[in-house]
Amino acid sequence: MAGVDPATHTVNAVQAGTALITASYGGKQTTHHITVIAASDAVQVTSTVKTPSGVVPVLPGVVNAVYHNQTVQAQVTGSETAGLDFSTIGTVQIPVTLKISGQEFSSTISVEVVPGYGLDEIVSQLRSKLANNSYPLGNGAGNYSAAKYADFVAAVDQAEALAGNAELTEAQFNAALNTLTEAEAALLNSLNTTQNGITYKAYRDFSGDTAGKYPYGITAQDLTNGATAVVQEEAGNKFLRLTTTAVSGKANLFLPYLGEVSAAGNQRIVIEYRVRLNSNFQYANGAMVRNDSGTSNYSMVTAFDSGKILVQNGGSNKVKVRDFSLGTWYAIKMVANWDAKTYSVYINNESVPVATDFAFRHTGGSTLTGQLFGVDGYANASIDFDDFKVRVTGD
Ligand SMILES: [Ca+2]
Repeated sequence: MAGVDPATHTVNAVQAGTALITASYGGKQTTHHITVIAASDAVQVTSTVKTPSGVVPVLPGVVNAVYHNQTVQAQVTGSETAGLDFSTIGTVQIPVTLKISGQEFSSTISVEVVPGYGLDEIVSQLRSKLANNSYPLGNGAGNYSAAKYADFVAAVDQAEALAGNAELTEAQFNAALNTLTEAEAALLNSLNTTQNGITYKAYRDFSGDTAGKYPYGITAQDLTNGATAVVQEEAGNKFLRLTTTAVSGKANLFLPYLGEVSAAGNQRIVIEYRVRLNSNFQYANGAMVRNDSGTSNYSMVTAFDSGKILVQNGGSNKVKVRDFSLGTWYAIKMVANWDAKTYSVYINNESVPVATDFAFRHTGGSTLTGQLFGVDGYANASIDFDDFKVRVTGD
């Protein structure tokens, strides 16, 4: 049993048996059961375990131990790792239950926490990215190579195996990181932008996407108060749905353009998308086409306001060009004359534009960088987007 020294507040083993120690401080009380065993009955585990920093170790099923001055093999039948910190370099004692010749003993296994270089954290972030994002795969424009995606997943698998290896050296860590970086770069570079002889500056029809996930490659500018951006499938067509909840929220995404998007002389910049509003809310951004002179600088704007399709003419004049109906898809085409800083807008590929040579909202910049679309702070919004196509035409 155990005795407490009132002067030093230390607990001393007196004789084999169990003792219940009650301690109180500042009105709070705690109790500890202490088992005192004869020194000759102690089991000392001699096997050591290593774990990379941040990784909870997997204990072996059998360890070497010393019992009654004999080297024995002990089965590990239980362990308690809850509450232990494996993120600091050093040694951690894990309480374990051992079985030797059918008899159970309490002991500890010494775990050496060695540098893990944070590979586990990197792998966990990549895993969550892979799980939550839809990577459009396939051969058509807007898709990444399925083979490059498989290579990237294999690199993550390989890194995960290494992350749990306590013998990982810094050189191996650097090599793993390099492989991951190269595999992801190869995936990104595999984005196909050409279809039927046309090279696009942006293209996404969601055909290669996975329903239920966030569209990889489109940036989330604002997703607030439970707003979502999720690929949906309906009658074989996949598209993107943005929603906000009953609490007013933002669901604004940014589709980045590739390379230089400007035009000279007879060239025109053609920006197309399809859109469908599903619920009644006041205002939606259809396409706010940003130039490189500042993230708030938009050259062209099409939008939806209280049942009307809007096209912006100059700095502040938003012109209502047509009514729209809920639950109906509309194809919007914006055709820009970069030199004149004007644009015309067509609905549903009609030959007559609904806006002719409207002035840019912002005339600065040397290239267009992408388009912002979605919901800017309204409740119960639901809006769908599909068939984003951006290209420069003419000679
Ligand atoms: Ca589609």
